[in-house]
Order: sequence, then C-alpha cells, then structure tokens
Amino acid sequence: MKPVLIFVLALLLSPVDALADAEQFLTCKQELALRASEAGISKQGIERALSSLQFDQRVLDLDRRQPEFTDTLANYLSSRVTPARIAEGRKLMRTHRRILQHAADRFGVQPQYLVAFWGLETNFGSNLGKIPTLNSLSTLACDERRAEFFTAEFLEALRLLERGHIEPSAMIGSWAGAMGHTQFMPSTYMRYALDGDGDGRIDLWRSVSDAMLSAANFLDSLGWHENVRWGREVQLPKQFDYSLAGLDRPRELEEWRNAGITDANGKRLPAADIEAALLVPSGHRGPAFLVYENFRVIMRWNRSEYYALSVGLLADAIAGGSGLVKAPPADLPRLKREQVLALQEALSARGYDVGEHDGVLGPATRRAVQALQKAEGAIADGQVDGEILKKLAVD
Ligand SMILES: [Ca+2]
Repeated sequence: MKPVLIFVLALLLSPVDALADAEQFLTCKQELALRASEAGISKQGIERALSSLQFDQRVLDLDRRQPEFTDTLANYLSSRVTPARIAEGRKLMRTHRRILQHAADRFGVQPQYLVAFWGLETNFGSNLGKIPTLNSLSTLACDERRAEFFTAEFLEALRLLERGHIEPSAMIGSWAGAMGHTQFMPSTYMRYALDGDGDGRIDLWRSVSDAMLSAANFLDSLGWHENVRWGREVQLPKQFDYSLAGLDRPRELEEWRNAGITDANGKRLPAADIEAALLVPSGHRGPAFLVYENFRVIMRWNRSEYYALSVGLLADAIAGGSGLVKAPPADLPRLKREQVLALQEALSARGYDVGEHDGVLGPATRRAVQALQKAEGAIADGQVDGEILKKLAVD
C-alpha cells in the first residue's frame, strides 16, 4: 500500500476524530476570545482565562452518553433519598439553623427544602465536581450540539471571574459547568448568587451561607410559594380513573377531595384553595401523589418529575417525616431504548397513537398503554410492566 493511501485511511479511522476535535478547539478558542472581547471582558481577563484553557474529551463523552435504561421510581429514590442522606440532612439543619432561618425569612423557602437541594445536588458539598469549569464550558461551546448555550455560559463564567471573588483555578465543577454546593450554572450564579456570610465575596464553593441564601433567592425567582409544601403522598379510592393523572391535568384540591382522595393514611385532606395535579409515577401498585405549585417550581430547577419528587420526599424526611406509606414496586422493568421503541411500534401497529417513535417512554406512550389497558379491561394506569411487555411480545 502506498504511504499516501495509508495516510488517507488513517485519517478516516476513528481515533482521528478526537484529534480533529482538539484541532478544531484551537480555532474555536480564538473565536471565543473574540466573543469575550465583544462582550466587554477585559483583555487581561481573556488572556488569563485562555492561557490555561484545555479541550477535555471526557466532557464530550459524558455529554454524548445516553442512559442505557429507563429508570424506575424505586431505583431512582433508593439511590437518592437514603437513610444516610436523611440523617446527614437532619444534622445539617441543626448545624446551620441560623443560616437557613435567615434564608427562609428573606425568601420564604423553608429550610428543609434548601437542605434537600443541597443533598441531591452535591451530597451536602462532598461532591462539588473536579473539572475546571472554563474547560468544560469551552469544550461544550466548541461542540456543535449546544454551542450557543455553552458559549453564553462561558462568557458568563468570564464575567464571574472579572468580579474577582474567585480565582480561575478555584472555579471547578461538573462536566456540564455547574458549580458550587447547589450546582449553579454561571448565568444563574451571576444573576442570583448572594453574599450570605457578609465577607464581601460571593463564594458558592466555600461558603455554605452564601450557597443557601443563593439557592433561596433562585427558588424565589422561580416562583416559590412561601410556606406551602411541594405536594404529598395520597391514597386513591379503590375504583379510580387513572386517566385523571398527569402534570398537565391540574384541578382544584377540592375536586380531588370530592373524588375520594385522602392523605396517605386515609385521613381527609386539609381544605385549601390551591390547584393540584395527580401523579402515579409507578402505576397503581405504587404511591400516588398530589403535587402543588412548588413541585412545578422544583421542576424549573431540574425538569424531571423523579427529581422533583426526590426533593419533596427528602425535604419531608429531613423535617421529620416518616417516609412513603406505599413503596414504589421494585419489580417493574427497566427498559432499554430498543425495548421502548419496540413497544411503541407494537402499540402503533394496534392503532394506538404513541406520538413519535423515539424510544423514549414519554406521556404519549403512557397514554397509549393506558388506552390498551382500558380496552383489555385491565387497571388503566398507563404503567409499562411485565404483563404489557408480554402482551405486546416485547422482550
Ligand atoms: Ca460570602
């Protein structure tokens, strides 16, 4: 084989991709410098930041990683709302009582919620992330997938450094650029972070006081309702129409009371003039929840129902609650993307509308499962379980 041909072949083989990314990064770095200059960052600041800037392949690998399975609620909660985390949260509520009360008084966010976010985001500061934030943000800014978003965050990070409260070397965090005890992105940091301990600096890595006041300020800006809970576990009547469930189907709390829904122990729900949505995230065998406006606020922090449930449940437990009355079933299948796709195709072949065939178990697919269950005379909770998979010959 001629040397030129070998060279061309070598270029076509995969390891070159990483090299190409790294080379492209050098060009991109110059563009970022230009953008920073246009954004009004000082020449000195740009030079200081760019001198040590490095492309990080791990960041791209993590960004492109797809979860192998859908998660079950049982699995999700058991790794996040753990007895150890609840005990630590209770301890920290006492240790930081004054700090938390100050944040609660100023922004109306109850202390247990601040501690719950803290526990879920960084395990109370024990996992702040180790990746230099400028590296992760610039690597993602130079990748085509979400270049604009991460370029904007990179520029915010430079602005943050211009304030002089932290050194570039101290600015570390997650692979996606989230920083400090409550994992703020630079734009959130710039807009909502506050100096809680009054030392004249805003430092979300080293000051718990700054981090808790900042989290309260951020939640307040997202619309937190003072002194209202996130929602609660409830008990449904024996015969229940599960098609009423879903975050997109809120009703007056009074209507749910009239429909026979009680608290988790069977007691009448307190009367309140609020809207609530019913969630039954692991089917009729698992717990049901009525969620209020603050649940939606939590989802503005992180757009995941499971995440929002874990914040609410951890907060309740930290405040002395005894946990779920009904545990989520542990025997529900974790599905691979291909299985969800096969499920969607099988449902579609039977005439049920699943929306896009995307391998993602979303609301449309659940509604299709529900319609099938209803047609079969089964309990129509929309839960994909072993029975549904068997019926549709998905393995
Ligand atoms: Ca401070």
